Amino acid sequence: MNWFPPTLIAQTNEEISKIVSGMNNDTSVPAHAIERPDGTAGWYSSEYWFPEAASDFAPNVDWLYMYIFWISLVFFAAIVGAMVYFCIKYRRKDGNLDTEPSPSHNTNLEIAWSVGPSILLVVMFWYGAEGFFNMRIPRADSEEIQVTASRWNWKFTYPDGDSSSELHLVNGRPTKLVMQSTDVLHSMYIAAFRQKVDIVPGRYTYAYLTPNKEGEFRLACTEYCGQKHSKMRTMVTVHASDERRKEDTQWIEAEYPAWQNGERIYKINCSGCHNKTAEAGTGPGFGNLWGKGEESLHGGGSVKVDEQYIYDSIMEPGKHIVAGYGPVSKMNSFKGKLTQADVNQVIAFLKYLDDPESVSDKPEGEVEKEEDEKPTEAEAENTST
Ligand code: HEC
Ligand SMILES: [Cu+2]
Repeated sequence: MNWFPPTLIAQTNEEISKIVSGMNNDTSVPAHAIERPDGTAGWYSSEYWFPEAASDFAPNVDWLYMYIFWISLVFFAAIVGAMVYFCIKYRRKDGNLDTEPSPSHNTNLEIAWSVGPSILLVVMFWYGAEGFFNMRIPRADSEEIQVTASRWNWKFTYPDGDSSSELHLVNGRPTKLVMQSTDVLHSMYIAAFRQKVDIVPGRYTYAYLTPNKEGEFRLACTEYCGQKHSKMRTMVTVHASDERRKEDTQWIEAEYPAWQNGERIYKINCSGCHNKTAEAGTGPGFGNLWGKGEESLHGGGSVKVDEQYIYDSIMEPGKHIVAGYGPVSKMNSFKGKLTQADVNQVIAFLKYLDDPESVSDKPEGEVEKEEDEKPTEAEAENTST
């Protein structure tokens, strides 16, 4: 139902291509602004009505909304229609000042207009209460994610300590968001999940949900929180599975030094075969690998242990086989699974294992932060609406 005129909601092409996920040949939006990465153009028409429903209780919310909407519409039409009709029918006719005789009482009619609307309202209450409980009651085995809202950033911290400025969830996994604000009132709103909860300074608030659709959805702050409130938006990515979320490490912010991210990649992908110590497992131990200088190879010869060697060992394990592990490497290539950036983090971890003093403990790159301006009085006093 595309009843509303299009408005450009997103600001950058990138943002638009993230949002746009349906076809609607709307020519009032410049083509370049609505081009998706795959070259097709489109504008998601349901942006103007309901966004996609992507959490377990979203369909109930939509149902209830439509139920209330149609009841309101029917009653509005009936009441205003009857009013207009009676105004005309019983208008004062020329010279006639007497009132028409009318019944003082009609039991059937009175019962109908009491009982009928009561039933409609009880249904409204029933589904409203059910929806409210669905949003409020913790689910068993929830993954707990800390949400820190501050002017004008979102930070999500996961159980393993990783954090990000975009929210990454797992499809079908019950999630509990434990939310805090560092400054003023904010409100977390994920339209696709039909979930909106205020975040109050000095208090924990919680949101419970289970995403049930893979994809990217928008998250916005919906509590006016100062100058750049409108910029306080981010994306929610729902991954197919926890494994898929772990594989894709790009979203993890450089909150942690590279070697710690490397250790994380190691734990997930390599620890089954490589020890952190020098002791060999299925593969050579990592303990002193970086400091070795040279590695002896299967079939004689040696190779310098440097970035390129590590990179090759991960992406093309057959290229250099370590002496004693031949003739065929038991290791599978990580081509397509790890990125160059991942490999660099693994290298930082190898360096760390060799000599913890040698690596930087500074987070890689700076997370973009808005300069901390003092809140104006009005902002500081921002209260819930
Ligand atoms: C299935 C077991 C297995 C897994 C998983 C595995 N490796 Fe290996 N790896 C080996 C074996 C066996 C060797 C020795 C043969 C060779 O050189 O290819 C090896 C060799 C290496 C070498 C060369 C070591 C040296 O002493 O010169 C590096 C570096 C390496 N692996 C890195 C990794 C990284 C990083 C990961 C995780 C992203 C990983 N490996 C996952 C089995 C594995
Ligand atoms: Cu805000």
